[in-house]
Amino acid sequence: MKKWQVESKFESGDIVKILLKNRGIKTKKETNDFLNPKLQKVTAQAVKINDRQLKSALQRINKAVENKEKIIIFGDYDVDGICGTAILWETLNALGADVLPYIPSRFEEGYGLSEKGIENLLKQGKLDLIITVDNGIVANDAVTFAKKNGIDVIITDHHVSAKTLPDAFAIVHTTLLCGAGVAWLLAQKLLKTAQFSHLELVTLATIADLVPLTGANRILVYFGIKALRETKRIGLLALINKAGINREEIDTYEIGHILAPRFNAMGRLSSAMDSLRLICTSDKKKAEKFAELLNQTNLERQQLTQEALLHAKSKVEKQSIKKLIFIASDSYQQGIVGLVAGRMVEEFYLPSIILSKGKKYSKASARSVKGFNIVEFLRTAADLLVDIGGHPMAAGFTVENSKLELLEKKLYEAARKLLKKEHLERILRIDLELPTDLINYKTYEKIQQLAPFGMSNPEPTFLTKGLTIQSIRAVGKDGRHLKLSLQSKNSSQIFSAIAFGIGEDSKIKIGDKVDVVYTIETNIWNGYKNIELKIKDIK
Ligand SMILES: [Mn+2]
Repeated sequence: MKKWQVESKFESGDIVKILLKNRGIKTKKETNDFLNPKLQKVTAQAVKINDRQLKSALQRINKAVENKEKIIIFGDYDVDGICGTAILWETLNALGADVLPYIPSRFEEGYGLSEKGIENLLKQGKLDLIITVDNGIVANDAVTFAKKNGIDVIITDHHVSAKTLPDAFAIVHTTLLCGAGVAWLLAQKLLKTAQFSHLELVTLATIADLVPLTGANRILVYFGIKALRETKRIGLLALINKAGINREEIDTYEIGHILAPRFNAMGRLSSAMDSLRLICTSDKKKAEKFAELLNQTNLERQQLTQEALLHAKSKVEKQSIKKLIFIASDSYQQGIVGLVAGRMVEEFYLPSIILSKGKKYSKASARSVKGFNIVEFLRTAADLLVDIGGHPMAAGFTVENSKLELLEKKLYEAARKLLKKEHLERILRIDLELPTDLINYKTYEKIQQLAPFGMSNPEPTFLTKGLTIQSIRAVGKDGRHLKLSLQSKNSSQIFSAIAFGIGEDSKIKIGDKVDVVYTIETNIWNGYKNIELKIKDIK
């Protein structure tokens, strides 16, 4: 059961104004910036990148390009890291640099710049400059190791920095963009005249990395979605085609739920280099080959996640429900524990920790519920962990198997003390109660001004009370979805609605009076523009 939380009262007046206010946008300037995004406003200064560090990075890179020094772009195996690497690599390549990309292996090197990664690179020959993407801000030891080997390091990253920064040649850092966004800004500077290229890649990364779609990120995604719909990259086109989506209809949902998982599957199960190859290839045959590989690997990833999820759920159902989910198994693949933890939170709405047991160590991923800082929580048991890192809603750690039992006990006890009732309540955020005479195509068009929707800019959600159910029809596999028609109080209007995934356990019947929470969708049928209410909850 979700608690409905309505943010604003409807006052006659502009609905857009209310929606903006709900998103913290109040002044005229803020409103204008939000509704009229301009790429020129995405500057290093606007996202608080240190200007001296940026200049020093640019100088060093330009010198390396000129002198044909050997440059490595050191990325990461997720969408953000892959896209950022592609952006810098292609830009430097176009400028005539001697440059290669490098994506570490999740299994052999783990995340970020490491001594092992640098050693691997040195085996391939001389190396003068490493530029990190989406990592490096806490790689103090690795940077020192590189220096000892005569390699300069320039860090570009967006992760939270620690007290002591690495001793790098220059650090281009902000937490206000995703990693690819930082790389993109640097690339724009290297090009000297702004070309606003690579926006489709920045957009894939910004949405996949779940950064808030406000400020500079909103501007990048606003233009980047258009760029993605018109992309000429044959790899992306092949993948879009294989995934069965219509390129003109690509939006934040398609990026976050259909394209990003395919790129990420490679890093989770095998090698993220193939995702990078797909993005950068100019060979049609290779584009097809890699698109097929990503698709297949994603299917495999789905299956592994599903198997692990069923296993984890059965374990929880056997236990009496505690305030925390903690499940370790050697059958869980390291690359998918984060996905399983996320699904467990959806299912049970409890902080969830899923561990992949190795020979001596276990790798864990934790996901939280709103308002409960999981990385802080895990740090209460730091003495039992090999390493720990992450964010308030998602974290990861390594633990020795011999300490698993003790850790589990300690965390259960801490959760019992720290988790409050209000943490465990599911909240459904609603923008405002909408009168029936405003449920129309005009309103739909108005709210589209706020798109693209996503993190920190949710799709406008409304509540309307006292609608009468006029018809119900089960649709989809096993009748899991319901098609409804809903009648307004004075019977003057009928709305068509769809409720996904509530077919089986819904008790509603024709003639019932219901309150519904929904978003407004549209379809064009026989040349008429219709709206449809996409129901999120019904009472
Ligand atoms: Mn990132």
